[in-house]
Amino acid sequence: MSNVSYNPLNFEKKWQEKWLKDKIYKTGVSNNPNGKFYSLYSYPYPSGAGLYVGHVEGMVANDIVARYYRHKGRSVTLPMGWDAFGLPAENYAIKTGIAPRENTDTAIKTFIEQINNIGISVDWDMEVGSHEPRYYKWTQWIFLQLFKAGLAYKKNAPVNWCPKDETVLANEQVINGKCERCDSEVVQKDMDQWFFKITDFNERLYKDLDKVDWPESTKSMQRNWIGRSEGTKLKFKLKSESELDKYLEVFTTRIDTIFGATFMVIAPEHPILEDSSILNIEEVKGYINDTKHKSELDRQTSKEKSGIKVEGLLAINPFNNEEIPIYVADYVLSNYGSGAIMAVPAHDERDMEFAKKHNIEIIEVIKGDVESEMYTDYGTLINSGEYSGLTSKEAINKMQEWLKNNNLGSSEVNFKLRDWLLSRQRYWGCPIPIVYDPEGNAHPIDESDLPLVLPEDVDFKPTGESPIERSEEFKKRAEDKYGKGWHYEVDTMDTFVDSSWYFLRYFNVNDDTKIFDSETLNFWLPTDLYMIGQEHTVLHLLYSRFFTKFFYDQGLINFDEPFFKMRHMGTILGSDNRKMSKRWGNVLNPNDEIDKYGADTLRIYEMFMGPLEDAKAWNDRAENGVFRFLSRVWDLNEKVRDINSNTQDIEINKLIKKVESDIEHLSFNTAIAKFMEFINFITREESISKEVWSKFLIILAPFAPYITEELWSLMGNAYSIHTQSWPIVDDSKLILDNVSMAIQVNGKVRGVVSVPLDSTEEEVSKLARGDKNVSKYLEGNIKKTIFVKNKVINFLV
Ligand code: ANZ
Repeated sequence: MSNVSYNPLNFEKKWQEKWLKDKIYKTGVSNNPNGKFYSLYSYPYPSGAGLYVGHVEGMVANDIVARYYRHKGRSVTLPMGWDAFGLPAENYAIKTGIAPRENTDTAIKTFIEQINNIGISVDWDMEVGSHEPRYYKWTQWIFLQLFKAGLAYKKNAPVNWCPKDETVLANEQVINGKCERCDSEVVQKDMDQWFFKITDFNERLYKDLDKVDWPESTKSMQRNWIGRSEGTKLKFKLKSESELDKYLEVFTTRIDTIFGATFMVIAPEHPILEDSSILNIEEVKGYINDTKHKSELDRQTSKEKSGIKVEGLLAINPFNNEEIPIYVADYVLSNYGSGAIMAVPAHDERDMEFAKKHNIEIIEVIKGDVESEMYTDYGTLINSGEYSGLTSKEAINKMQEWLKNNNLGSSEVNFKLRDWLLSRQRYWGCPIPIVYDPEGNAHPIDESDLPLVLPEDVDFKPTGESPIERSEEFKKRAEDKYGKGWHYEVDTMDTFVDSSWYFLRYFNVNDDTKIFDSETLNFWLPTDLYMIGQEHTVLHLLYSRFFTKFFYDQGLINFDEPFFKMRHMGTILGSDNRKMSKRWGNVLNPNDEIDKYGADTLRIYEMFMGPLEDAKAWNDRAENGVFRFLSRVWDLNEKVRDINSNTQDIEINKLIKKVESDIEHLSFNTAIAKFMEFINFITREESISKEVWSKFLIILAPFAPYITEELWSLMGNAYSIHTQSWPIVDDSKLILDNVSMAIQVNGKVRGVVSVPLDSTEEEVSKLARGDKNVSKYLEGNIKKTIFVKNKVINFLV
């Protein structure tokens, strides 16, 4: 053995190349009786800036568990790919003139090199890139299946429009009325757009969140986004000059407050506003026009509740026949519920603001014992007697029943979730596989003609229409194939479409004949650990779940949730406790850290910073501490001998047990602390048992793959440490962790029990009372028990 001190640069590259060449991380077979582990990292956007330390954190977590389960004999896969389409590459192209394809491919090369340097055990034979025609052929295929199933459709819709990026934005890309990317004010614009009908799945998307192991906060954000709401829909008869037999339908979650409904509000887009009996129709039309430019968000959040009264039209409260005035106001949205509401100012904040502004009567319905939600008084209102003394829920049930019996309404469930708008007027995305005939009718492209490949003769200058519109080659391609006047759809798909199914493609990237192999997927999915950034709590997950449920319904797969266990890596902050940003000059590049200390230090340090999901600030000294820990491991290799040591056996068994459980619970920082304790212990030993040290290296290998491989090989062991079995915990060695406790009765020692360290009073008391010698002293009632942990239990009788 050598006396060279620890220098990772001497051997990390060597092992990296060998592992890649030998493909030791090849995905396991798809029928392993020991089971499987699908370790999934959210495939990154290959930005020109390269990998950042936050990526490292998530990937190392994926890597440790993947390596652990490989040692345990399961079939394991850790694939990687690229979410390569998207605006940043296109914007960069606009600036530099370098085609998105070119700068994307350069960035991918950098990413691969960095990921390999860190020692992530990726099976590169599975690599996917959503910008590759052989990948997006299947993105287009999915579009066609949804189209066939009636779940992809086109409609003219007001969309969020960013005037600077000249593109449509999804609601969630609009932050406080501004473009998520460039911060410009977003405006509303009517355009023909493609949608996926995700709303057909809303109940299942809501309910099935119960099936998955995700952070509660993420589940609840997802639930809020879907926005399931139980309420009542009911009809109010309308009264006007012309005495038409018309009704106004509303949706309310609080039918029990109807006796306090002092006005109705209709959304400006509601068809009833075309009724000829409206006396101030010109004024109403003027108001409707004023609201046209406002975004949905503005309408919902604006404190100033605008609106006007609709003259000549009244609604009749079905429960007491009172006449209620009607207003048109834009705080009521046309695309939720029925686009009209009964307004109860005493019990709804928005209605209250409106009522105050327009001087409308405010009637409180729930009086008296509000705490217990008991309804004690409906005043002199008709029908009130029947509903007083009930809880809100009871009243709602009774009133729904009454509405149903009178054919005026019923219970109803509403959802906030809207259909998924996927058209983007951009170049660098997946072309939508639709062709238009000269009359402008849309036709799906034949599956056998996929992929519909992106044209290359485009300049990327945004003009408000897709840059593809100006491709001569794309125009000609369509006419050559279909005839004069035919043209392809020029919009591309939202990149969320690409990323909603990539985790299904990994297993047969080289098969161009089908999207996936059902049997293989049924073995590997749902994924066992999905690591994903905290910014992805809603859309990516929701859309992936939608696609999975669609494939399930098509009979293609036997699971209907894609991701079982999902965790977010915590943000890594700069050493100044601020978010890493060019602005603060506190961004760390993983390459620099590897140059300084080697990859093993970077890996262990990031896992040691704190609990996986917490935000953590960088600390150079702690990083250096990890390097010193690994240096000690390196030096200790010198002390390995062919000896037997009972104490060392005990300590290593304790360590294996702890590390196993910590990895399984993703508690990497506590596992590392135990490794350090073990090193403190073994440093004090004169020599180290070879068997014990071998076990130590194997269980450290998932955390520090390089140093462990090097030491393993220096010890003369057969290559590779990463294909060794996980050491089995010898429970007989752990019994020594028992302590002997004295059992006293009234202060006199009557026996001794051996119990596991730190046993509770209950456990010890049960054992002690079972002791024959003790039990005879315990005839009468035990009045009191005095318990001193790990020492004594004293029964007073
Ligand atoms: C009367 C009432 C009284 C209401 C009360 C609430 C509280 P969620 O829970 O979000 O589903 N509403 C219904 N349709 C609407 C629309 N298109 N635009 C704006 N508001 C609408 O909210 C349902 C409640 O939001 C409904 O119940 C209705 O106001 C309002 F003390 O009716 B409620």
